Amino acid sequence: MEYDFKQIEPKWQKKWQESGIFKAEDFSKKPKFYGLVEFPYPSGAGMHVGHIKAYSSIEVISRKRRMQGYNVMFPIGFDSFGLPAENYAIKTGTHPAVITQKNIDHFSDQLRAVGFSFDWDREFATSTSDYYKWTQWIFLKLYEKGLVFRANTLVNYCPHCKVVLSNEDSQGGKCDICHSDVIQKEKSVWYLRITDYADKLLEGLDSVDFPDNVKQQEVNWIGKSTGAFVNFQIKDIDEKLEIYTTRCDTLFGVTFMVMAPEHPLIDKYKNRIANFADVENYRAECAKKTEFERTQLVKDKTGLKLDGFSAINPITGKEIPIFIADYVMMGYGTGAIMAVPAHDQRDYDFAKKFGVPIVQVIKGGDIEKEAYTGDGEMINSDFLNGFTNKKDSIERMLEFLKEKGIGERGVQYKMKDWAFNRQRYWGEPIPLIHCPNCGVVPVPEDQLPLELPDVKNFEPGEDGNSPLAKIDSFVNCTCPKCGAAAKRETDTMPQWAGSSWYFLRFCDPHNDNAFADPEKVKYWMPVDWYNGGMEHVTRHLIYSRFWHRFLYDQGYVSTKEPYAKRSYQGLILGPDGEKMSKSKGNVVDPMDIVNQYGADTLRLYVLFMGDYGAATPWSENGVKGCKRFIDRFASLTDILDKKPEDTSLESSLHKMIKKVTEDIEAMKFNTAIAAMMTFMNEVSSAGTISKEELSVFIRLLAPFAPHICEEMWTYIGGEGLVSIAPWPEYDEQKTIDKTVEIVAQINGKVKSKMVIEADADKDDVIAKAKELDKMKDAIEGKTIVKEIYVPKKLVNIVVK
Ligand code: ANZ
Ligand code: ZN
Repeated sequence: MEYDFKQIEPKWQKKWQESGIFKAEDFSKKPKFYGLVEFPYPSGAGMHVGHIKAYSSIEVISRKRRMQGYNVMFPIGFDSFGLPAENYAIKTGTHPAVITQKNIDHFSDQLRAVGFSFDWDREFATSTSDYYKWTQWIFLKLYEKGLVFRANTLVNYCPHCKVVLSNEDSQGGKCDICHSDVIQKEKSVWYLRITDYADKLLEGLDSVDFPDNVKQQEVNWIGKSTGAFVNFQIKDIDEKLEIYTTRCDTLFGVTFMVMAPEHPLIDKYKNRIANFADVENYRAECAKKTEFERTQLVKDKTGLKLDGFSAINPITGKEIPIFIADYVMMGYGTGAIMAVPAHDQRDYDFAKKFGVPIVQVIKGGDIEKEAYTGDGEMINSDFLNGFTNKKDSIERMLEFLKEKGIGERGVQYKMKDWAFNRQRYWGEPIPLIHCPNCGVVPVPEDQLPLELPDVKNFEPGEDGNSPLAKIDSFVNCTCPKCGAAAKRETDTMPQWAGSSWYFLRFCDPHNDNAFADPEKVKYWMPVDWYNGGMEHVTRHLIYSRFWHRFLYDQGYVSTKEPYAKRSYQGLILGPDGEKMSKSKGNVVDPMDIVNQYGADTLRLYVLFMGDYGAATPWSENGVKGCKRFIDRFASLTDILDKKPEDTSLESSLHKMIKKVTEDIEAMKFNTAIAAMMTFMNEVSSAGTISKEELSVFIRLLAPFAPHICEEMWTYIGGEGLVSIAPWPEYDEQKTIDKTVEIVAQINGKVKSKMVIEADADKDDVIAKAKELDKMKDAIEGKTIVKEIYVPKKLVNIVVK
């Protein structure tokens, strides 16, 4: 048979669609499997080979599960709100809804052409009002529970995109959307109180099967820190400066304090600060830096001593200077620190530059050269002198602070509350109303969805307002509580809102009365296996775990965690080994591969190209190799039952079943495919394959290259569709080799090889080895000192 992909691929795609075999059945008695991939943003560029790789893993696993008798849900939809469509609308004047629909159609066609086994009946797009109605509904539940608040603070702002960004959206000081530098800007924005869920997000990690590096990234992002809040009296003023420290044991070594330049106490006491003009200059300098630049461990610290404004070390009673410096951030702890130059490198660098004394309180290191951050005996520390264990010293100091009313135990998180609004058009309208009498009033549930109004001008305002602010008919409304003339909130939700609960909607995508029927949620959740990118670990993964846990706490969903298991794919690099990008001209279009080599080849190649989790360059030769393999596979029909009584393939066949079965579970797709290639070579040497053997081979390859496998299945008279044929079983006994090849050595040097019975006796093996021609020659005339047999590996004869 020939692998005539142009003809057979569309044919089988149509048959799958007509037969409905990929439809997930609610409440089926079969065991359920919910496989999930990160649904795409339907960009104008169409699919990327990265999408294909990301989806192919769960695709193969889902197909295997169906063959293993599971009721599988493998859904797809579109995460369709977002800036690119809006920016395109600004450029061309086409409505984002129109562009989005066009892109979704294009993506759908492409996904179908690759033959993914999605349950298309469950498809939806997050930008349609019957979906975002429920995004707004969940938002209102968060609001009801006090998890939505508004604050006027310094926010991450992208001057290019003209939007406020969350911390997750501005990692490394770069805008997630356009990669330009993010600036700090004072603005009143909506926040979701995700920090209230920090401990639950941490605790939840214990119960899920996520790769260690994924868990670690989340733990680091949440950044739980345990320490103490300590109050320092300001000299001559009835005011205390509160600091957060993880090292209260070093209090006797505090020789100065540092406040973030933006600290509000500075403004409160500007009349007491003699050099306030310098403060303002320094602040202007700092405003130019990104948070990333400020927190980097740079040796050359900048800062300014506040004149006429000092503090008292609460434990020594000594007066100490107060500085402002940009290495202290307003957004962490209290925005002020106690500086211990002897034991903190940042403080050390600062003290050296500004000539502040350094007092060592822990023995060790060389304080002349650098801060000593290790453990050791406490010195210069009064009641702590002689303590040698950090934990004990901290405990003792905490007791003391509490007793004297100076300070208290405290916890801090690196994660910040989630800045939850964008000043743009193409997003979910925030369902809140500003009433002059009642303040902020939520839109009543029965008025959802709050639909996006039609707009002609999508340009964001220079004033930092959303385009919605310009539409009077949207803005002006009456207060649902008191009936007064009121104004709607005009910001929209950030891109991540829709994807924070989409996996729940797949359980019941067409429900008008609830985000999903609780019974269906109970049946399908949790997601059994979720594959996606590492870049989402500290964004989407955190956000969606937060929303899901909130819904669990409110009794709306049945499991604490949404995803039982998570995995990730490595990037596909360009053929030149660089990240694929339009500007480098190294982008591979998956559709070109489908058209030239077939979808089965593409699917096989993205899983064969390397370790699934590793970044791997694209190779046209690799693609061709996969195509050749499928060609050879198709032509196995030529040697079907050529030598009917041949049984030499039995052990190889069982080994292959075992390998493919196990490797798919471990996401070692490349070695699973390699095992099938090895088997193919063995079949070629044997010159024959029986119908039963071919039936097994077809079923093993079917999840990877389903079109050709359906074709072959029909050819050999297989029952129904191979996509739901039973997965092959193996016999462990038959996977064990009866014979093995071992090497024969003289003094550790290989002289010859031989095949022996796997369970052969040591003496027999050695005797046989000594009879080999090359061994005989080497031994002749010498004395044998030692004879070694390493079972199933080697014989070594030591001679003199
Ligand atoms: C005194 C001290 C002595 C500190 C020492 C460290 C070592 P984590 O673990 O990340 O929570 N810090 C507190 N607030 C800060 C802010 N807003 N900006 C910059 N630095 C800040 O780190 C907590 C430590 O970071 C705190 O403990 C404080 O310095 C500093 F030998 O206090 B430490
Ligand atoms: Zn931007």
